[in-house]
Amino acid sequence: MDDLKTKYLGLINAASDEQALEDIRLQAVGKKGEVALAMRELGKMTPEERQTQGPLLNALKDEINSALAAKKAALGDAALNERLAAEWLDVSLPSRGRRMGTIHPVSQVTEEVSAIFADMGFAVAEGPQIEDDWHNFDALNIPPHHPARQEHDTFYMHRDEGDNRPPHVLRTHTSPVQIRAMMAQGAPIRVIAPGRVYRSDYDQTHTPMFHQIEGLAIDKDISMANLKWVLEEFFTAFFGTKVKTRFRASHFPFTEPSAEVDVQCSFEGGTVKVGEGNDWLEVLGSGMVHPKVLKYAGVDPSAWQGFAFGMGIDRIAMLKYGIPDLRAFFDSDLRWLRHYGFAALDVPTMRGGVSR
Ligand code: 2U9
Repeated sequence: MDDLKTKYLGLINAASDEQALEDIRLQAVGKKGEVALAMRELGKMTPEERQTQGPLLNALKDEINSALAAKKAALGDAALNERLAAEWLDVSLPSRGRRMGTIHPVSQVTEEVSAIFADMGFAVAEGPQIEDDWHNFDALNIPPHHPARQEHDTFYMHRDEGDNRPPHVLRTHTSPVQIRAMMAQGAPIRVIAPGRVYRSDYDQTHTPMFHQIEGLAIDKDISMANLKWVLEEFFTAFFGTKVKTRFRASHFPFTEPSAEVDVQCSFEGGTVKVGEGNDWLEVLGSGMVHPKVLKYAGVDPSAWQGFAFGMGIDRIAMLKYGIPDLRAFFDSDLRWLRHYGFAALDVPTMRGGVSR
């Protein structure tokens, strides 16, 4: 028994991995192991011998099992220590710097314009970018064969063969948003509608998707004078300086009378500066909402009247922040976004107060 003990404790001590340990276990205390064989010998002994040898064999078996368990734990600890040493990393090292994203100029300017009009009592309204042709054209006094439908370079949605309903369109202006707002809440109403619009046009100064902001104010006695005050108030707040305006008579199907609005600017030194100089730059279309448009939107034109205006967000963003190329707005070029983008915490503010 002493031999067995010496042999197996020695083997267990020398085992280098769990598999070797398992082989030793089977050989020593397994069903056909040496201790089991010795147990079988007990049958051949006298009862007295058995009484001394039996407990001794059981004690030997327990001792070997304990040694196996202890060695197994020690091997596990060693393996873990080896991994810990190999996979060590210094969590106190400073992390690699990650750059923050920026607010796109279109988003920034949309916020700025919305904040200025919010101060004048205008709510922000939104609507679908895929419109039916009634909301995009008919309700705005642009009937089916009106030349303005062609001028708008409309993107038409697909209709199945044999489906003769007029196709839906990608809205060509945000005006249908105001039609929906009037239909939902009636008059009086004061809303602005910023958002994406689509026209099939692509060159230096046109992209097939661009952004507009339109405004609408309907009440009992709103006139062109109110329109002029609101727009001048807006330009002054937006460009951060007093801006002279020039209203030129124009024509739109949805307004009568209509006016295109220029802002005072200078082109000196190859850059455009709004609010100084003796030149003019067209930035906006406007007018008194056509009575037919009010009627289509469920507002009684004999009781209510008001003004509407529309401008390109991308264009006024270029003007305010000196961004030269419209098409770069939509290229998703990271260098451009970092250069012209705004820090996330910049609140809408006037020129000079905005940090890049
Ligand atoms: C309703 C009634 C009338 C919105 C208006 C313009 C004139 C206009 C252009 C400016 C530059 C579009 O982005 S642009 O190409 N817009 O000239 N928009 S009046 O008139 C409305 C809108 C809604 C119910």
